[in-house]
Amino acid sequence: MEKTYLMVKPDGVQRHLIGKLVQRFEEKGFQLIGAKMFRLTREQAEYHYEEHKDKPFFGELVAFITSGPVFGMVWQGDNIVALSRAMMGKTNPLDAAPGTIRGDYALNTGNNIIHGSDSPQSADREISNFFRPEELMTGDYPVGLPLNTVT
Ligand code: IDP
Repeated sequence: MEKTYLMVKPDGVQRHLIGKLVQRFEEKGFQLIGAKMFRLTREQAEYHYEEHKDKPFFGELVAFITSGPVFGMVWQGDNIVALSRAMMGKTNPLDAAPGTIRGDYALNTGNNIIHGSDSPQSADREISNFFRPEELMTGDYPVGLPLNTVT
């Protein structure tokens, strides 16, 4: 099953959006297999955003993502990387369609509420940066089924 790393960034936590964002992914039908609130270390942040290390906004980005607690989550589901990115909307909220998370909640690129892995390979790399294997549920557990369904 495909996995992804989704993270409510410090602005989303500060704006009390954790519940609403979790709800969107739960209602879509994805399966939550790990979650925690934590603050990124500088090392974790620099590794997470390594592909941007030569960009002019890198310092600002690392400062922002380490500025307060985040809510990191590991989710799984068919095509979850592409589907969750579609639900998040474009990086720049000006380009993000209404109905997407960034389209609905974000005002600028620096403060765009949520992170989601851009490929299954990035997801593996990001998950291992933030979670130990024992922090994640393994195997499938019933999801989206009536509570009395026997599986
Ligand atoms: P993504 O988060 O949609 O995958 P990326 O291009 O990977 O977008 O950029 C990572 C993060 O870096 C963005 O979510 C945003 O917070 C930040 N970022 C990207 N471009 C800029 C910029 O031009 N100015 C400030 N921050 C930026």
